[in-house]
Amino acid sequence: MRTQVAIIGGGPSGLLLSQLLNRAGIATVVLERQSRDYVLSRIRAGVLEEGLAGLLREAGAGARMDRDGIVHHGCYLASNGKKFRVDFRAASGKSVMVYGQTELTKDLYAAQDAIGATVLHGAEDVALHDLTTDAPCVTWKDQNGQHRLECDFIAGCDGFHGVSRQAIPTQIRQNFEKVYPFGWLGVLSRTPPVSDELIYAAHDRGFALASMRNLMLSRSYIQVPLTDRVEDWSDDAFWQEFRARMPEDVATKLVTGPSVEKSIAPLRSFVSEPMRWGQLFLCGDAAHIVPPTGAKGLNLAASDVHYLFEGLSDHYLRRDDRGLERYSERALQRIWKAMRFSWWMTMLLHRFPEHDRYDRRMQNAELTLLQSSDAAQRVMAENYTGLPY
Ligand code: RFL
Ligand code: PHB
Repeated sequence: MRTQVAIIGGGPSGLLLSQLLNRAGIATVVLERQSRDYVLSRIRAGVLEEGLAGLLREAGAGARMDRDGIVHHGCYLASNGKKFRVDFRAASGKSVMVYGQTELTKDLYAAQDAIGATVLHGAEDVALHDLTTDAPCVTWKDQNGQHRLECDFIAGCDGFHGVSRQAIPTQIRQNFEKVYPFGWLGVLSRTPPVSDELIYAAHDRGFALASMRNLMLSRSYIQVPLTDRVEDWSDDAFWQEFRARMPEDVATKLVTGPSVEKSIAPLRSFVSEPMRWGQLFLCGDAAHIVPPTGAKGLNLAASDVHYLFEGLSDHYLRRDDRGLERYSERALQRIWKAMRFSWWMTMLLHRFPEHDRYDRRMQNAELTLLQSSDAAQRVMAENYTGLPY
């Protein structure tokens, strides 16, 4: 088998890249280890920057997002029971779109189907070969046997646990990592959201976030120790803890219900440099992870896709390789800014076991500054709604 761009991973990065390339007349094959149903059962991000929303439209997959997504012009921050609002539109002129990653992925699969793109599921033992030659290839096996795909380029869109990053020699690859001493326990429930906008709540008992997917589907999170297991948390125990961490006027309005999904995600900041090795280009979680506090994971994957799509289309349509040569550097510049913002929001709002009275006062001072300073709100709003590509 032969294609122009082999894409490892059929998550949002791989599908978006494949969709944009196909529409530009560039052939792709997507290799995904899991089934489509499995990919669509993962509950992850929920906040899209304008850049990602624009890319989805450009890919011809934005209609349902534009119909069902909810535009948010601000969010609330709360500290021990008192909340204040940051008005994104007033502070930065921009807004965000609340639309679940699951729905976005579903839309991309439908768009790929509609144009007859090749997405192969159940690809096991994917291996990348001859990356520093101009004839790289990918091998894998599935229920029908062993396969080989020859190509010009490989896009490694296979997430944090994928194989693509590992194909870069260890003496070339530099990892930067920070692991936080807690995770987020998330619950999806068929209940009306407790607030019209997201609430990020710092509390002595730990952080909590009230988010949503639509007007009858809520996504709620609480900070938990890394030693906790999902089985330790009944729905009742979750709601009791969530309610305790929300400001009182919010807590009294909270409508609870059975969890549709419940999972714990550990928090981590991670970057692997460089993002290119020969004909291999890493994209999204394959190259970097941010803690979810700034809602940046999916959005960073989208900016990588944008830079890589530009580089590949310049290569094929204009015989210009400058975009590909600059890919890693351009993507990393934006990634480190989002790393900083996600780290900052995480440090500001969570309880850390090692924090003393001084550290807690510092968090409060920073929240007070944010509440009272237009300049501080502007910095937050610009970063939260998304820095330019
Ligand atoms: P994905 O979504 O992980 O997709 C990678 C795909 O590659 C497949 N794969 C392979 N395929 C073939 N061969 C292999 N060897 C393979 N290994 C893996 C996988 O099955 C998968 O389908 O990466 P992508 O496309 O870069 O997209 C990135 C986003 O998914 C990610 O940044 C966000 O979801 C991060 N994230 C969150 N971001 C937010 O902005 N807000 C959130 O609330 C939020 N919650 C989360 C998250 C990530 C989580 N993970 C990864 C543990 C919650 C969780 C649990
Ligand atoms: C979500 O809705 O899942 C969500 C929203 C904002 C975040 C993280 C997660 O910062």
